[in-house]
Amino acid sequence: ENGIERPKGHNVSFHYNARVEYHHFGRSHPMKPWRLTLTKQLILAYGLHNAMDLYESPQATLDDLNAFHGRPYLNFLKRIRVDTKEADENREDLETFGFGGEYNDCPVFDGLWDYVTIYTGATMEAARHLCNQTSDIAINWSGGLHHAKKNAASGFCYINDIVLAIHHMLKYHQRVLYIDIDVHHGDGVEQAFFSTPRVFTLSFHKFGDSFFPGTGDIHETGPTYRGNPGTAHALNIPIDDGIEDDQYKDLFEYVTAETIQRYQPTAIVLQCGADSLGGDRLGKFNLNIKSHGACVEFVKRYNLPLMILGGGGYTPRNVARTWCHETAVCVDATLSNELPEYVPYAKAFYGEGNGNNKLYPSLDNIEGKYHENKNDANVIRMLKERAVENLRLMEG
Ligand code: ZLM
Ligand code: CA
Ligand code: ZN
Repeated sequence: ENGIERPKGHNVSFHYNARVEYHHFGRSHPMKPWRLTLTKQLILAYGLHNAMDLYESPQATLDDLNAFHGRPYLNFLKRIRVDTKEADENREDLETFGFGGEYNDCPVFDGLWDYVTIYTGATMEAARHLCNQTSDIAINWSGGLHHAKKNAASGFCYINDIVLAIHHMLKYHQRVLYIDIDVHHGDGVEQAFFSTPRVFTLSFHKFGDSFFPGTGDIHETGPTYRGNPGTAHALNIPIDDGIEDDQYKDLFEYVTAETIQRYQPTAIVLQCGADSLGGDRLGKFNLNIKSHGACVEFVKRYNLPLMILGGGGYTPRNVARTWCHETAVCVDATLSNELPEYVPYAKAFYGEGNGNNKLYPSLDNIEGKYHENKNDANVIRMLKERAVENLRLMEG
């Protein structure tokens, strides 16, 4: 009825558990799980569910998480409560496990354990569907929490669902390529697979001015000591504020193509953090929805088993627009720029001045939020050259 059909030639699955939406990091914390409600409602309103297999994913178990994270950290995460976090016996643990400090990137909130096991369960299920070939593309917009470390929470991330998924995929796939277009460096995934040549990590991100997490310069390519099998299996593309559509697409497509050609992955995991869009509350790039989506389109064309994950994204209406568009890209659908007549929470899409009832409002020049482009054409050219040099360092 709305013209959305199953894609021909490949199967797309959507892994989700709506209980993730009801969790709350606390008033004014930038990470808002209800952006996932908005995303799902938009996907349904456009009829994209008709083109995919939908799964209500089960929660991950403590043993699932233990495949990467340490027991003491997991036990702590499972037992810590808002009303016990001030207790003396928990002070030290909070500090050790990344919850410390006056500021609160990773707060303790009610239902924290549920929250992490729900988003991780969906990513794990997506990994299983790719590995047993029931899906060619498996999507989980609630996953992609790339900063979490083996024994610590970091940058709004408590459990690294990406590491756990790749760990599972390595049982079936010889080489997994991880690509990360979140505005932040995918440090947790890079670090987890530092010493194996079976995972290559590629991250595009803002670097400089101590932007979080502060790592990911062009010369950071993995362990440098000789004989480490993971040498040169990380590639970082540091970008400055204000990058625009054409520059980003050029950089992404060139570097990604070179990486795939050189590494020959057998599966790809793409983290689609939407904080690299224009008008994001934390990011300062000038990307529009369609050029962010062009990254998904580009990777999809390789026809390799593909996992699509969310990540950052702090202006919820644009997160929903982008991930809805990217879901459409996965199922080969074209969406009308007019939002469907009945969208729950339609008012949540107001805000851009002239793009209120549009799917693709212009995000690169929002009044008062334009970010000066600090990326010189010569720097972009240099990054492309350095990327190719780094790829040559890879043995094999
Ligand atoms: N302060 N509230 C991206 C993770 C980015 C570290 C500087 C916190 C914030 C931010 C938290 C309500 C992903 C840092 C920042 C103030 C130390 C970051 C709580 C505002 C608030 O209003 C806020 C009281 C909070 C946190 C801003 N934190 C902005 N940027 C980064 C972490 C995660 O997108 O890559 C994947 C999901 N943290 O810059 C500080 C150094 C904590
Ligand atoms: Ca990134
Ligand atoms: Zn981010």
